[in-house]
Amino acid sequence: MSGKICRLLVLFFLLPNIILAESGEKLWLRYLPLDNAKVVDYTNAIRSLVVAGDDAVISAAAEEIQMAFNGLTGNDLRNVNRPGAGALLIGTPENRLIRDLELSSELEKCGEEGYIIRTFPVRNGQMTVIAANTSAGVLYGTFDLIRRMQTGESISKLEVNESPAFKIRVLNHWDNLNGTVERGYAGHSIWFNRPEDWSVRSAQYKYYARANASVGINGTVINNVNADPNVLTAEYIEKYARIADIFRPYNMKIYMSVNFASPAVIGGLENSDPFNPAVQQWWKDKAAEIYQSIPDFGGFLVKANSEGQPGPMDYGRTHKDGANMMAKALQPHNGIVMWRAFVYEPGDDERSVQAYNEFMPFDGEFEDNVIVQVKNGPVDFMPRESFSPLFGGMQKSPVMIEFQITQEYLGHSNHLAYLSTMWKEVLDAETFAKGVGSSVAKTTDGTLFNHELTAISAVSNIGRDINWTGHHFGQSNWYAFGRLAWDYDLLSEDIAEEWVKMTFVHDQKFVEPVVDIMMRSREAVVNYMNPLGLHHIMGWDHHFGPEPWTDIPGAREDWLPRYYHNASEFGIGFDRTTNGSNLVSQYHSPLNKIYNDPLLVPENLLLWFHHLPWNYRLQNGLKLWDAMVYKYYEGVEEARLFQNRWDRLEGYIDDRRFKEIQYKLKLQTTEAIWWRDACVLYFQTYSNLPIPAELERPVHDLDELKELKFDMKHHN
Ligand code: BDP
Repeated sequence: MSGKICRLLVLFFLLPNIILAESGEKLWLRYLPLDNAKVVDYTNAIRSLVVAGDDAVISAAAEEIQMAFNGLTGNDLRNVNRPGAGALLIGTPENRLIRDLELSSELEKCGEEGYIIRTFPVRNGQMTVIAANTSAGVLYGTFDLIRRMQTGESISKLEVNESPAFKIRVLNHWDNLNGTVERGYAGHSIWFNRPEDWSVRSAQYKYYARANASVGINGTVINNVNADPNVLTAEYIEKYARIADIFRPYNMKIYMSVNFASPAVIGGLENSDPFNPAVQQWWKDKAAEIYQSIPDFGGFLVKANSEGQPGPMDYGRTHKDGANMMAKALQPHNGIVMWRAFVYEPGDDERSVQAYNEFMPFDGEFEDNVIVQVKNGPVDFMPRESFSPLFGGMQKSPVMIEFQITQEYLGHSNHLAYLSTMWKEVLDAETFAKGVGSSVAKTTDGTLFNHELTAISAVSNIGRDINWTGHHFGQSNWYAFGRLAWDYDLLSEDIAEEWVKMTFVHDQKFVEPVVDIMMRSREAVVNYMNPLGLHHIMGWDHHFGPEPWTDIPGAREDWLPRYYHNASEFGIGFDRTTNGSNLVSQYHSPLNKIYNDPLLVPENLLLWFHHLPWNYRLQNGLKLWDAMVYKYYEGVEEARLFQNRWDRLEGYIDDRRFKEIQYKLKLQTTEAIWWRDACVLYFQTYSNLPIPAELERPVHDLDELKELKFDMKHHN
């Protein structure tokens, strides 16, 4: 064979890999060509586009469908003025073409951001219509249609009615003005302290806005809740305004985390006391200044009197006083205040009961544009907690949930943990606030307590890594949050399947095992880190590796793992019963009784609510010690299974992403074994009981693990 032919052959075999190598930067909006049968179906249904409207949002929708259709089918949609066979008509009743369809009674049910998609018979065929009351609805409807094509669904007979469960659906970035990201594991901030030109950044912000709009996220708080007062200076307001301009066509509002002490720190006032008229005026002026540059600014997110942040209590005032003062400043501009209830101070009360104790007295006393933002659990973002009793507890003031997408306590961006299952567990949890049927979701979406203002948020996992989220599967959590914020009745499995098809390939031989891995992944992490309701066993500062032994003389007791697992020769677990910290009493009946009784409490929250002896018998007949050890081992077996399964999927997707994920899954198994061995060996020093004989022996010894520094800051 001549050298030339040889080189050509080598090129030929390399080519597919070169072409297909993907970085993950396109997220789930790849718009790559579909197989021929689908292309034929879709071009039969749609060949031209009629845009009934001309504002920036409808134009963004039109641009998106053009781009998607071209990418997916290889054909352009012809822009035409009149609907007919093969047309896709998008618009609002402001336009006669939509009014003529007489959809008003159906549109009424869509609300502000919902939409309908319909197939209408017309002469010589049929046309497809996306109609909504606002152009925002049209945009969301357009992304719905695109998703159907991306996942290979039929679009020839559509009858879709959609409206979002929550009015405000926001991401919270914990990005600092110096470009670092608190609890971020995907590189530096995409917002602050960036060296690149605006053209590069703005292109990325547009992509970000499209991705969010594609799942219905309509707002974002781009700076850390531990807020730098300087974010309120003219320099940053100007930066926010430029970003807001890019978001606007995608119906995304920008919000800001603010520091309660700003009037004193950057305003030169004597104090930041909410009762000081000069302070009140300062916030009013500041709000007016912001709205001057950003007319659709969303509002403020505030972390006050929490973990050292300033707040109204510094002046003997209350959360209510602080929140209402800011709310009044924003009212003339229709802005809102998201006031966080993540509070805990050293004192007599145990941490899990504090938020409820601190906020319940103000139920019903907040201004109408205040919403209380509550983490899903009463302590922090543990792999599993009971839901916060403020859901269903606070009834007169609106409450919103805060989830965490970034995996602060779930293996950072090293571990695959699909979190939709966790969020559904919380959203679906029964609070019994108004009897059966009072799920956490319903206590926050306005249905149960009739609130106008409804919202949901989650702490983002996005950074400057090429694939946005560090771990390719981290993208699935961003995606799933948006989908659930729109419709919490969706099944985690279906969301996973959509995402896998859009992000990778349609081949069921790939999709099925991957969805299965995703569906099992969160429980696997719970098992090798914190089974049976254990929590806070990680290193106290980095929150990454296992450190059940950590004991720092002089450190706050409730920062240390030993305080939470409370292991001793007598047993393990945190007593939150009526004999203990009494968290149980903050729940409605019958949950208070169920949680109070070790025989009734769900097994996965056993040690969250109870301190029990090592030889306590579980319902399944196992001794507590054995049950716990089995769980740790089960977690590791699951991680191994994920790794083996993935290894067998080589060739289905591009090599680059395949190998990057393969590497992470290997790391996950290694780290799962650390967790298992560290916890089992350490707790064994108290239980004095053997590891069941049929289980493999620990790979590490305890001293070696204690020496290992689990501080994984270099993953940052
Ligand atoms: C904790 C995080 C800390 C955050 C805090 C919060 O470790 O970095 O600032 O939550 O939510 O879990 O305010």
